[in-house]
Amino acid sequence: MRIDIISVLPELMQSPFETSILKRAVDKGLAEIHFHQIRDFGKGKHRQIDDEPYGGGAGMVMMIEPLDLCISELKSQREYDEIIYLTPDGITLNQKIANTLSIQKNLIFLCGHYKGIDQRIRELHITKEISIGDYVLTGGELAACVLADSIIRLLPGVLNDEQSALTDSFQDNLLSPPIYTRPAEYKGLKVPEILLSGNSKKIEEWLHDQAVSTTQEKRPDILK
Ligand code: 6GU
Repeated sequence: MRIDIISVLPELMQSPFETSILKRAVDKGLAEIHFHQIRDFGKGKHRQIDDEPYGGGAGMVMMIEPLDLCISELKSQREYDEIIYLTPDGITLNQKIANTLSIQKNLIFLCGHYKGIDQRIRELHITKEISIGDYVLTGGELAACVLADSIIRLLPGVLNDEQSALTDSFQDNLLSPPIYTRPAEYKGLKVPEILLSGNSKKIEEWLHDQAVSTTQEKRPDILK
């Protein structure tokens, strides 16, 4: 998978892809991340990329031309499956969206800044608008990293144990059951007896029941 990330602050997004699992995915060639600085497409001597909103009001708007030049150049080089604008007014990211995007080949993420982007860029190029939750960030960059992480970890070969993404919380609309490791007792706190029993069928049933009751308690809204 290839992800092209367009931003005024690409340096803000370096480290997540240079560490741990995402780094390994990049090193193995499973994910290719390319950053593009919008200012490289800015207008005039000052490489202008934002201007005042028509009709007035506070804040600046990202101009149509630099964004169009950048996206059009990428589109001339390859076919993109989705061109995603990261914005608080997009649809809220969930596991299903991450699953769907993880089977695509080429994606563009556009990170918004200031008051947002000229509406016409949405009409011209954007195929999906995604938010990572009902709160406001200073820009789309951290959201782009969250979205990329949620997708890349699903690519075949990225996680060591191929099963582990399938058993994630949310994959079956259930949260994960409680988990334990050694020691079996610590400061009087015991690991549930059933997990020490060796009866794998019983354990599986117990874990499922725990997942259902945990979900009922914490997130009844996701329970089917
Ligand atoms: Cl994608 N961008 C910004 N600026 N704030 C957000 C967001 C995105 N998702 C949640 N809050």
